[in-house]
Amino acid sequence: MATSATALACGSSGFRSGLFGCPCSGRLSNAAGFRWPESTRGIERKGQLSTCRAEQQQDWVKQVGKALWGRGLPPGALVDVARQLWGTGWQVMMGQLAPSGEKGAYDRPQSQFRGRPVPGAPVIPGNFHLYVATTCPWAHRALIVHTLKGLDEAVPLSVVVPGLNGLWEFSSGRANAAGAAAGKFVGTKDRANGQSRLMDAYKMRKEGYSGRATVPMLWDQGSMEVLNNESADIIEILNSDFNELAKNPGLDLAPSLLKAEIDRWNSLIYHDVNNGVYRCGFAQGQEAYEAAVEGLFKTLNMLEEHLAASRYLCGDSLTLADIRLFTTLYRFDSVYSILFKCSKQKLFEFPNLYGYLRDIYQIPGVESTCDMPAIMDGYYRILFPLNPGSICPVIPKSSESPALTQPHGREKLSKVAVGAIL
Ligand SMILES: N[C@@H](CCC(=O)N[C@@H](CS)C(=O)NCC(=O)O)C(=O)O
Repeated sequence: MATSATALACGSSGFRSGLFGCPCSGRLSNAAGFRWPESTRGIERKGQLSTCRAEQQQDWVKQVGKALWGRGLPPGALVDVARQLWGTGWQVMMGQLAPSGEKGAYDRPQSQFRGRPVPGAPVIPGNFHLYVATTCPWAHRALIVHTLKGLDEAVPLSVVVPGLNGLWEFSSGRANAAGAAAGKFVGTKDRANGQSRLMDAYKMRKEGYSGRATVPMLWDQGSMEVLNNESADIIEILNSDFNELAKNPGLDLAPSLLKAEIDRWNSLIYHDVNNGVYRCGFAQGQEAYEAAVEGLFKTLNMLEEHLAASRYLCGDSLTLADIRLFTTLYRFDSVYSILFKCSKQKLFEFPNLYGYLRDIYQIPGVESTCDMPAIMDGYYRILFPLNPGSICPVIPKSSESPALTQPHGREKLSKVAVGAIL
């Protein structure tokens, strides 16, 4: 999985080309070709502050400040100018990072590829290839379903990591030795197309490509085409289309009887929770932010109540709706609560939601898909406008293993043990 830290690299100058999507992607640029100025990019991999130019510049600035004002703050007028400049710079950067609609509300771009495997076509191992990153909550969904269904041979995986230049890239895996030693998914080579960046894998499609190179992405090796790059579709495909070769074909995370209920949860949770946390973090106005926070916590409170009497969202059966909620809850206290200002309450203050998080975390296979250090690096070191100092906060112990492996006591809510099907 993610090599670890990332992406605000020392080095080149000017403005990077490319497209911006989700922050945890490692992307620093957007469709307009915006690129963070070099002076903001003083971080190296492995979470170490670099000793390169950015740090030397900081020392130089400190010396000038000291010579001019001693240890006091600069004169008020200068602070005002700095505030104006920084405020404008922030708005410019946020405008590029997160497209916004009315009143500064975040407007997530639509996924471009929404294909499905041909119904009834023979399932050939390796015909489809899945690209994921473990930092990304959307790709994390796909990785969990892939793992639970046992699709490693049927649909081989490649794992990208946020690269130094801000693009998703492939890796040898050695960079995240700690993750590998802990049995996590770590960065891999491009096992389908042999490329070094995800963007180049997208470009292997016959018609070429110049859009956002997002994860997750399901690649059709037979026709050299991006079949689908929308996680909501990809998890449905993984759940139902490769059963002939799945190691766990009996696990159905979207039984037809529950379809309507799953869809109802999905649309509610997507808007207010999955994308809701981004609507908080990427809001570019107080009103938009407060509206997003209100929707988020109203829905979390409603879920808290529902989960008091129901083991999973749809009763006794773990479904795709649970997987979709899980990947947001897993990042909540460590990332969204802090970086995205979803700070009204911590997740661990909701006993049922927190127990539910632990319950799913403890399903065999799920923990291996969860790499908190890589997630922290992916968000805190990439999102410069939200975290200019790139400082990674110390997070509550409750967000990580071993706290997440503590008993959850939720078995009593279900009649069928999930272990029976997994
Ligand atoms: N709606 C998409 C969103 C995927 C997405 O935004 N992925 C981010 C990572 S968290 C990404 O790859 N962004 C890269 C970019 O936009 O360039 C899905 O659910 O699959």
